[in-house]
Parts: sequence; structure tokens; C-alpha cells
Amino acid sequence: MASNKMILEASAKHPQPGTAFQYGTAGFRMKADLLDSVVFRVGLLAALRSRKLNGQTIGVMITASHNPPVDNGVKLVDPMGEMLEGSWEPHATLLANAKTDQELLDTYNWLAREVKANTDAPAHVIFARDTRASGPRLVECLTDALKAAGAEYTDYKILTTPQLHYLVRCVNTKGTQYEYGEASEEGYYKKLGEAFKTAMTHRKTSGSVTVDCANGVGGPKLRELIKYLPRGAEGGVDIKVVNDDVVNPDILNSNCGADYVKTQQRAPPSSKANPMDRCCSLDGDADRVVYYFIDESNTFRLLDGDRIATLAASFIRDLARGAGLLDELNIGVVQTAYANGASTNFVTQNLKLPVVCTSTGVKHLHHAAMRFDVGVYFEANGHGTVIFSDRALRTLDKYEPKSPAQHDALKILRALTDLINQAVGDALSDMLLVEVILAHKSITVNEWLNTYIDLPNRLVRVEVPDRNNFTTVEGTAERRLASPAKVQQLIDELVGKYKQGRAFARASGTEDAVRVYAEASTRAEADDLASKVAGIVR
Ligand code: 16G
Ligand code: ZN
Repeated sequence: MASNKMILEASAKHPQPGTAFQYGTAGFRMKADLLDSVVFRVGLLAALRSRKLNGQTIGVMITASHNPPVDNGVKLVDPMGEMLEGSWEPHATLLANAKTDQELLDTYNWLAREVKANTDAPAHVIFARDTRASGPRLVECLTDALKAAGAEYTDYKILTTPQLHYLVRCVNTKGTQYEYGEASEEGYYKKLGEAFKTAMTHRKTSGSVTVDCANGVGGPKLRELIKYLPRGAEGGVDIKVVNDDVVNPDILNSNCGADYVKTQQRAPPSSKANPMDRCCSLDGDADRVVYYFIDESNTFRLLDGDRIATLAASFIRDLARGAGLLDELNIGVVQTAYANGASTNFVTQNLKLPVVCTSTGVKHLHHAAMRFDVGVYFEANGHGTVIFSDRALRTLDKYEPKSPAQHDALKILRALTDLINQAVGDALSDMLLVEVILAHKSITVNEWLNTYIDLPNRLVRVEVPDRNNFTTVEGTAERRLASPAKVQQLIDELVGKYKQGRAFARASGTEDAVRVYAEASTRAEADDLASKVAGIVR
């Protein structure tokens, strides 16, 4: 076959550097210098994936999210805008680790037979990158592969990760009854802008919101989005954009951004916000957001993914009730083990909604959320969104409101289905969602914070000789260890001694370490429990 020769020749330009790669929860991610061959091979896999799925369009995003500027990464997006199906992750790893060009070609052809993909069938791929300096070079590696594999492709240049997910979904639903939107960057802004305007009818946010864009792609894209948002008294929102310098590539994610704020538990040092000012931070590819403020006693207060989830769940439940649809729609919340126990209690006891706990990583939460009509899912770190099932969309579409109040609630609910990115967690969309809810509830960030009181908690990173020794019990959402022997038993005995104590240890999927999380009724107890569990693990 002609393409065999082309693949061999193109691959020769991007030799495997002798590194072992693994496609993990965030795709491949590491020093950008090491990624040329990886991105090339991801291109081959994207073509294969498209062919396997009858030529549907597959997305490739080149980004390393909150990592330092010298890193980069690549991940695949499936046709409905979801993460790559789990069973294909090992295929990506296999291709990335082929040692020679010939081995790569053999693996590619073997894989094509294995997944029953015809390498001559049409393939469609779209891709984008964040603002990293290594992006253009990696795009060349990708297009070399797509050309050699005979795939048709479109380069969407610089986008946020969720914008690419949006586009993939738009392209693949075009002309169907589930058409998601106009497949262009402008289409994305128009869709969000119009939905925001509808959701904000007769409302206005109080004060302003300062958005820290991590000096990443979220900055220019937010400035663009603002042009499509209503201004002034009618449904306006006053957005102050900060840390949006994408000209100097070295300051990306440096002392700012969602990851900094969440892990350091402080505002970016450059912040000029006054006490009680509403602030939020995006991460480097704008798929994560956390809110925060400095209170009157100058203490930093974080409103993380758990807080966004509880806020969204309570708002949507109230709207569903207001529309007369609470019994029709099965609303649920999905969290991970890192969710603060107080947030879980708030959802189950105050909101009376079910909570499901899954393993860490967006794809697990997304899947679990799909089992609800309205699935609210967020990781504490700010990754998350709300997804509406086809059944929910049909119900909202067909429903005839029986009063003006029902009509109003229904109108907002419908607007939310457009405002919230259904494909993946999206910092820009989530931020607008929060702004809508705060405006509707007429609450300040402080009132939002006081909805419930978090349990004191502590997260510790523990270096161990081999983190692979730490495996979790299937079906426990990483809350219980299967190995090393006896460790779980020791943790259980310890936890029992603390009031409202809860703790777990799990191997990190992104770093060579074990993470220990503990919470208890007081700060001192939470710290003590975390350090004792860390002691057991070490
Ligand atoms: C990845 C995940 C993130 C998760 C984190 C956990 C995606 C897109 N990203 O970054 O959701 O919170 O891993 O990291 O799924 P850890 O395994 O090191 O704790
Ligand atoms: Zn990210």
C-alpha cells in the first residue's frame, strides 16, 4: 500500500526518543522536547479511530493544561466531544512506544486489523493547540501523520480545550436532530452569548468578577467571548480580565491560574482584588475554574469544584421544581473521593439529591453523570460540567408550562442546556453559569460560602519507592486500598478514632507519588489524621 511507505518516511522524521510513554487520564503529557514522535503517532491513531467510527470526526488537542511552559501534551477527543474511549488508551500507548519506524508501521497495521478499521476508508480529524511555544512544532508532527495516513483534517489553530471538544461535537451532529451548534469558534461565542443573555433576562450580577486566565489561552478567548455578552443594566456582567499575557510564553501558569490557587490555597500574588471582591481562576487550557475571595479579616476563601457543584445542583433543582418538572427529571450529583464530606451531606440531606462517587479523572465522572437526566459533576479541583440527557432535552422541549412562573423557570432551564458545555467541563461556560446563578439567587460569594461549612481537610503527597504497589479495591472509587496488605486495615483503625474522620490513600495518576486525603471535625484532627495515614503509607 502506498500509505505504508508514506508512514515509514514520515515517521523517520520523528524518531522515538527511547522514552516509555503512557496515555493517562490527561492523555500524554511531559517535556515538549520529547513529544514529537508521540504527537505523530497520536495522529495515526486519530485517523484509525475516525475510520473505525465510519469517518466521524476525531479531535486532537495539543496542550499541557496547568503544567509549566516547557511541557506539552496531546489528547484525543471522541465524536460527541468526550474523552477518548478507555479501551483505546492502551492502543495510544502501544503506538507511542514502538521503538523503530518499522515497528510502528507493523503495530499500526496490526492495530487496524485488531479494531477492524479499514486503513483506506475516509478519515476526518480536527485539531487545535494552546498558546505554548512548542505548539506549532507539534502541529507539524501531527499533520505529517495525518497526511501519511491519508486523513482529511482542519487546523483550528489556537483554542481552549473545551472549544475543541465543542467543535468536534458540532461537526459530528451537523444535520441531525441533535445538532449541537455552529462548527466555528464564532459559533461557540454566539451560542454561549445568546444563552447567557436569555438566562440573565431581568437580572444583573452585582459588582464585578475578576478572571485570572493563568496567562494561557483562556485570556484571549475570554476577551473574545465578552464581545458576545450583554452589556449594561440589562443582563450585564462586568468581567475584569487579568493574567492574560500570552505574548511572553514563560509566564504561563506561573504564580497564577486555577491549579496555583487550589494547591497553594491563596490568590495569585499579583492580585489587586479588594476584600469581598469576586474572583476566579482558569487553568492553562481553560477547562477548569475555581472561585475565591478575600474575606473581611483578610483570609483567603476558596469556592472550589464542590462549591460549584452544590450551587449548580441547588439552582437546577429549584428551576425544575419551579417549572413543575422535579418529578420528571432525575437529577444527580457526581463527585470523587476528594469531595468534602460536608458537600456530599449538603446534596443528600438538604437538596435531597443522589450523589455518586467515582474514581478521579473527568471521563469517570462524565460517564456516571450520563446515567442521570441531569448529571452535575465536578472534581474539587474545578473540572466539571452539567450534562442533560436526550430524554431531559426532549422533556424540556415538549413541556407546556402551566403558569407564568413555570414558563419563566422553563425558559432558564432551556437556556442552561445551551450555556453549559455538554461535551466537557469548560471554565468559560462554567464561569458564566456561576454568574447566572449568583445573579438569580442574589447572593454574594460570602453567602455562597456560608451555604454549608466545609469539614477541615488535608491533602498530602507521599513519595514511596513504588506507587504501583498501591492498588485500590474495584468498585470503591479509589476509597479503599487492596494492596499493600494490611495498609487499609491500619487506616480504618485510625479513622475510627476521629470525630467525622475520613481518609484514603491512592496512587496518583499523574505524578510519581501516593496522595493521602483526610478530613475530620477540627483542623488539628484533620492534620493529625493525614500525617498518621501518610506515616502508614510511607
Ligand atoms: C488529571 C485529570 C483530572 C484529575 C487529575 C488527578 C482529566 C482531564 N484530568 O489531570 O481530572 O483530577 O488527573 O491527578 O481527566 P492525580 O491522579 O495525580 O491525583
Ligand atoms: Zn486543564
